[in-house]
Amino acid sequence: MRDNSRSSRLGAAAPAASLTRLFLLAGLLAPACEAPPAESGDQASPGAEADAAAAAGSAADPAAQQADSAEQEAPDPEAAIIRLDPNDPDLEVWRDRDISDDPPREPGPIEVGSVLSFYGLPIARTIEDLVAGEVEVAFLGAPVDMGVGFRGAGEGPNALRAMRRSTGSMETMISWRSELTAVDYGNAPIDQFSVERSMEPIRRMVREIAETGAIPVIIGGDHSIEFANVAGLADVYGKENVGVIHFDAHYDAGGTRMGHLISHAQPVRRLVDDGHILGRNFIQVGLRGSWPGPEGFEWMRENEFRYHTMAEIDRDGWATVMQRVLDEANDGPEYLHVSFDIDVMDPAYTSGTGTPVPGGLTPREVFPILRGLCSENNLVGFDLVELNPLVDPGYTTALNAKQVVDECLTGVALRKLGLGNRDYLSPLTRRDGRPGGMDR
Ligand SMILES: [Mn+2]
Repeated sequence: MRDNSRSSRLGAAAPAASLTRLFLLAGLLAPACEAPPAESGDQASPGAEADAAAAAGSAADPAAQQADSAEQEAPDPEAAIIRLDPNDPDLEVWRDRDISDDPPREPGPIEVGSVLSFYGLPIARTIEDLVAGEVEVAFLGAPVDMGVGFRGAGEGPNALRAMRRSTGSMETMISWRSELTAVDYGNAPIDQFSVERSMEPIRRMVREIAETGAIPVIIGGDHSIEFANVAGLADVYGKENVGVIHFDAHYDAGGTRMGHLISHAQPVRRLVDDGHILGRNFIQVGLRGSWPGPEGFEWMRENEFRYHTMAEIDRDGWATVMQRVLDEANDGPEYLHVSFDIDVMDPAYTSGTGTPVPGGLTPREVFPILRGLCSENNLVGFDLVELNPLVDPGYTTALNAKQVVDECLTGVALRKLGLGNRDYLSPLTRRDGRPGGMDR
């Protein structure tokens, strides 16, 4: 078992290397913080610039003295870190949904007619609704976008709710909506001013869904929510027992950044360092671009990660790498969560996202592996993140994002029907009816 004493829970202590970097950064920023350029609000007036320069100049000496004294008494770098103690009662502003004004009714899913919900599904308001409805799949919106650094991913859940409701799959001749009992469980009550305080409400709702035996399908939102999603699943199934396939251009295991322990660049690091999940149960797919450098890959190796970069795919081909990933998933723990960052796909297909990286996967590559993973494994959670409809011209990204969800749930339906394997295709569509078939 991993020794995680250095950082119990989200926020106890950051790795030493990160703290060193933070300390250096704090030292660099200190003079600027002590002597901000004058922002008088009348910059248009001719004298304002000179005044500002004079103000900055006169403040320079005290700032230098500050820097000198810092050498004698180093500031505590820990003080800059924003803590997140899940036992802090202030962390969860909205502890429960207020259903006091709901009309009296029997528990169970509620039909919504033409009101928007994921796939037009009935909604569920309470755990009792999930249980009474024998719900197998519960969608949860997690509209967090503070963790990406600019807004828009928070609109992801409603962009998906606005998509067409069809779920049929010609490849399999299966419609998951017909095979699975699914509901829209609404949005998690996040704190839209704090990514830190948004983690616990999401984690609680993921846990609620999982405790009923249903699969939470969490629609983000930025990738910070992977922390809450997987921690919530580990709460229910145990940290040794949950594996994660992380589809992403980025490895999302960054260290402390500007005092933040959690953002869309850090959920994987938090999950491992805080002991919610074991590194050897993580599989990364689609990494490319400029981040991380050697340190990040060395960290993954130290923690026994399995990873598949685009470089590997370029060298060995997708068909080979796809089989490797499917085999590794089968060789993992009992339960599987798939975390799908839409930016794993090429920006040609998913430009509506916060951090696109050229050279990604195509729909032709992504859809079969999702059907395979979700049909061959005991899927207990799925998340789709980083869909930003505000920068999605032509709905291309939303369309592909919806298909990503459809393909996985088609896999879940195939498994339920006893057809779960990576190669399953309907005999009607994989070839025509002429004699000789595929041998022609
Ligand atoms: Mn990501």
